[in-house]
Amino acid sequence: MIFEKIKTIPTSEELLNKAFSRSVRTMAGKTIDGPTSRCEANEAMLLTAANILTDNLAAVNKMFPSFDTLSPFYYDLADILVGVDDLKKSLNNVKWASEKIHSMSREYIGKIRGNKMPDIPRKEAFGRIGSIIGSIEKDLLLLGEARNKLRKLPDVREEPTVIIAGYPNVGKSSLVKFMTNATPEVASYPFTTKGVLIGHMEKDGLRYQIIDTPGLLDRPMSERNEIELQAITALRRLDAIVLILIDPSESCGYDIEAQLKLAHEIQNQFAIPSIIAANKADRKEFKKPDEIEYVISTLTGEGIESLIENLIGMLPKIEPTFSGMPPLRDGF
Ligand SMILES: Nc1nc2c(ncn2[C@@H]2O[C@H](COP(=O)(O)OP(=O)(O)OP(=O)(O)O)[C@@H](O)[C@H]2O)c(=O)[nH]1
Ligand SMILES: [Mg+2]
Repeated sequence: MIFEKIKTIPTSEELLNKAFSRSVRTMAGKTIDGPTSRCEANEAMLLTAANILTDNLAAVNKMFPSFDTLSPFYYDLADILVGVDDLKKSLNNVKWASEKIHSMSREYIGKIRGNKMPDIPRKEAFGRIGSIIGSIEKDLLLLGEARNKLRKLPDVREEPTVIIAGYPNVGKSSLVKFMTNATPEVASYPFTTKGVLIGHMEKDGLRYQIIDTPGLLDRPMSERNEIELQAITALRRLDAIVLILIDPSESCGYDIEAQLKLAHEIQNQFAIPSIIAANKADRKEFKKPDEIEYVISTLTGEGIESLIENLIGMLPKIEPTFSGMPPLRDGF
């Protein structure tokens, strides 16, 4: 996952401690004798501190992906979770600090060389380094928090995707498990405490991704807050179709009218292709609603093969890219 390689972001204090303590250590065991070696000692101290800081700050910048080439799906999620503008601003400030420390320290090296009291410009340079690093304290904290949130995002791949929706207990997770032979991974996802369940399925040499989104696509849209809607919208950036599962046996605890209403609502608001399938066909209370074409049971496996064939028929055949996503509808 693209955000996974971001390592811990150091705080201003940690950076300064590291830089200054290493800089002092460069002097360990050295005898400083005479004005020349005093100048060299101060120069070495400043260079060590400056190099450590510019290297560390450059590393912070490099760890974050370029937001201009980030896939729309992850861009949306990053924007919901931390705000891409704020992230970009903080990354720019970090870059600025790195460059500033570099140029400033070179300027002070000039002042140290040949100086009768080289401690003075070196200490002044350290003071300026301290205030530059202090000025990006908030940025480093923001990046640290961003990193902690972003690295927990699910590893959603650029594969044709089936998103499973429907009321709780209708059998969504059971279906993901049935369709994907491996145990699906559970990954956290913004604004659903239950995370998402992601499984992968292979058919005729092509890979497909199945995502169950408990807590996200399992109740009426009107009950959602703005931020949840955005988290749902991000799913639309994938090359995906929605499989809405209903349970006409009503053993899930929701009557069939409510389930169909949710199904239609998702179809209307979620402007990507969708299929409604009725699950739990093995139960004796099961009654197929007229409008439903697909009847399945995750218990017996009935109907699942033909459902999968139809789903695949609706998905792009080639490895999709993130381009060609549907336009967002007004108000969603
Ligand atoms: N008889 C029967 N039971 C099923 C079938 N599919 C799922 N179930 C049962 O229905 C219950 C709910 O299944 P889940 O797969 O957890 O449903 P879910 O939609 O993922 O539920 P949430 O994660 O709570 O939203 C479980 O007890 C399953 O064993 C089916 O085809 N037939
Ligand atoms: Mg589930």
